[in-house]
Amino acid sequence: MAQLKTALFALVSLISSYVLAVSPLVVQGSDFVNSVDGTRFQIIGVAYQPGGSSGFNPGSGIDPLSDANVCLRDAVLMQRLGVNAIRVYNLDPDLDHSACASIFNAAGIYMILDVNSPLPNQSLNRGAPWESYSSAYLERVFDVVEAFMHFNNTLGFFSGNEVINEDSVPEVPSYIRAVTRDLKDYIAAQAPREIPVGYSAADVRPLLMGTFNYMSCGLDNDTSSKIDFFGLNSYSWCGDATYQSSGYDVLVGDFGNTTIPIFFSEYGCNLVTPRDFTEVPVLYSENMTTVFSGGLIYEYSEEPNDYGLVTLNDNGTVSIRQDYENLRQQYDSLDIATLERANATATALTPPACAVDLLAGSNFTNSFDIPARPDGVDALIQNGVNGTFPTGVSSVANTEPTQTVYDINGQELSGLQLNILPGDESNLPGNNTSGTSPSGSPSGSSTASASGSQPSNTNAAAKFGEMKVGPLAMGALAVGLFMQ
Ligand SMILES: *[C@@H]1O[C@H](CO)[C@@H](O)[C@H](O)[C@H]1NC(C)=O
Ligand SMILES: *[C@@H]1O[C@H](CO)[C@@H](O)[C@H](O)[C@H]1NC(C)=O
Ligand SMILES: *[C@@H]1O[C@H](CO)[C@@H](O)[C@H](O)[C@H]1NC(C)=O
Ligand SMILES: *[C@@H]1O[C@H](CO)[C@@H](O)[C@H](O)[C@H]1NC(C)=O
Ligand SMILES: *[C@@H]1O[C@H](CO)[C@@H](O)[C@H](O)[C@H]1NC(C)=O
Ligand SMILES: *[C@@H]1O[C@H](CO)[C@@H](O)[C@H](O)[C@H]1NC(C)=O
Ligand SMILES: *[C@@H]1O[C@H](CO)[C@@H](O)[C@H](O)[C@H]1NC(C)=O
Ligand SMILES: *[C@@H]1O[C@H](CO)[C@@H](O)[C@H](O)[C@H]1NC(C)=O
Ligand SMILES: *[C@@H]1O[C@H](CO)[C@@H](O)[C@H](O)[C@H]1NC(C)=O
Ligand SMILES: *[C@@H]1O[C@H](CO)[C@@H](O)[C@H](O)[C@H]1NC(C)=O
Ligand SMILES: CC(=O)N[C@H]1CO[C@H](CO)[C@@H](O)[C@@H]1O
Repeated sequence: MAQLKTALFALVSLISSYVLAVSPLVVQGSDFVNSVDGTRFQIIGVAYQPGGSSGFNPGSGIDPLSDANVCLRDAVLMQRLGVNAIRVYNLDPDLDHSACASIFNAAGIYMILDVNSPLPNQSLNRGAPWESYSSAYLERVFDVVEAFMHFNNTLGFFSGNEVINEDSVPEVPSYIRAVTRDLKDYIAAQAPREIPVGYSAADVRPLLMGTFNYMSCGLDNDTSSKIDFFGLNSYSWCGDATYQSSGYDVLVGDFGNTTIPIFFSEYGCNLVTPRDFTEVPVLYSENMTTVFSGGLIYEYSEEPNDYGLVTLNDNGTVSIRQDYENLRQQYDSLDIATLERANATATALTPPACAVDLLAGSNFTNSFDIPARPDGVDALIQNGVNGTFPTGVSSVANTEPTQTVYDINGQELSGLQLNILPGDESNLPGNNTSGTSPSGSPSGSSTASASGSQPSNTNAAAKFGEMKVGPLAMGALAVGLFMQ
């Protein structure tokens, strides 16, 4: 028995080390940095919002990261596209996301997660933030943190998305700093590691620099309310634009002194279709990488607003669109070694002190008094919220999506497969080339064929992992013993 136990432990540790794929990222100065090997990380990402922004329906048992069959299908197509990060907007913290998180982790893809939702009391009210800044709201925000904080591929949380715009009252920025503070204090008290928290801004130029300066400056009396990174939703490059005509040069100038990572939290104007994504090589060129850390293309799936890279058909199959192929080509042209190069000056930057003259010309409160927490929230932070939450990623057993995927000519792609990356690696363009069209890509033979055209049943997700690694490892162990 003792011997068996030793064997068990050996096997279990083998299995758990197999689970590792991506290393946690940390913020250092203006860069995201891989906490294990010290390389710089630039976001090569897509927004992932199947069903669109109106598709969020808690109580239905489904959100974008709840169905492992769907996540496997989409992670495989994203891996093939070359992305290393997704942004997911609306999440139901009561659902179990561990199977999907594990799949994206195995694919080398990080997750950037919004803590809010469009439902009542689940985001700040830009007209009267003091009404929505309540302990019930914050409890839900903390639930989202709990639901994702144990996954190493959780890159960060957005405390708000486009809350500040022409309609917002001047007090809104101070409430976003308050929510950021509460999130960071919760993470410090309850999470297994430091997870960055940022804000995603609308590209309203008169408000942009005021927003950025207000959010990213340092306060001696309130160190946790500063954002760790800044996302800009930018659609100023349309069609065959240039660095200058798009105004990207202005953004680089305006944000040139940033002390935190900045990236496009959405980009990809669709006024000219199909999109050629000529902004991609410019965003990852040295004109911009001194200031920007990449961006997230809006968006993976085709929805009524017509930004999709793929069409998710009602029968569970996927049709690749021309935009996907165009983006993939642009990603393939990037020089990854340059993107990963660390810069000791950039990583050593520290924030400027908050001062009202940073806010000149904008509709902001001239005060850096950050609103106090509502009653009961200190206790939530100290004790943690109640609930059952996942404890980490697990290994992924199933690597072949069951759904049929059609290429841009309507031909069925074969050989689509999740490429489980070795420890520490994130996905990169050109790394994974699974999936071939019958008409013949030069790389030729496929190892496996997509198995027919099974529509996925979104109500009966296959479970690849359990909530805890323990039972899963034991399950795998049982298989191992059986096979001997
Ligand atoms: C998460 O990353 C840390 C640091 O690299 C590592 O020690 C830990 O084992 C990882 N956890 C999982 C579940 O991969
Ligand atoms: C929102 O919160 C307010 C005040 O906390 C509460 O009165 C109201 O019922 C809530 N609305 C919903 C839809 O939960
Ligand atoms: C500033 O606030 C006023 C009144 O709320 C509004 O009319 C105006 O559009 C705002 N300006 C900007 C640049 O957002
Ligand atoms: C950046 O900092 C330099 C030196 O302090 C200053 O001269 C310049 O105006 C700043 N640029 C911006 C856009 O704030
Ligand atoms: C980089 O900036 C220079 C000067 O503004 C411009 O001439 C050049 O076209 C830019 N490079 C790219 C790849 O956009
Ligand atoms: C290194 O970082 C500093 C500060 O952000 C920047 O001014 C400089 O251009 C960067 N150098 C390179 C080679 O990216
Ligand atoms: C914290 O410091 C800022 C900047 O000095 C100041 O404006 C603010 O009033 C201070 N807040 C409190 C609660 O003292
Ligand atoms: C958590 O559960 C305990 C025990 O049921 C209860 O006393 C406490 O009030 C709950 N806390 C919250 C924030 O719901
Ligand atoms: C992915 O590509 C990078 C850079 O080309 C390379 O260093 C790495 O080994 C590749 N990883 C895999 C799993 O092929
Ligand atoms: C699924 O739906 C798509 C789009 O309507 C259609 O092109 C395809 O033939 C369908 N596939 C199957 C297997 O029904
Ligand atoms: C370049 C590269 O890493 N390609 C891999 C993509 O995934 C397939 C399936 O796992 C592998 O066979 C390839 O080697």
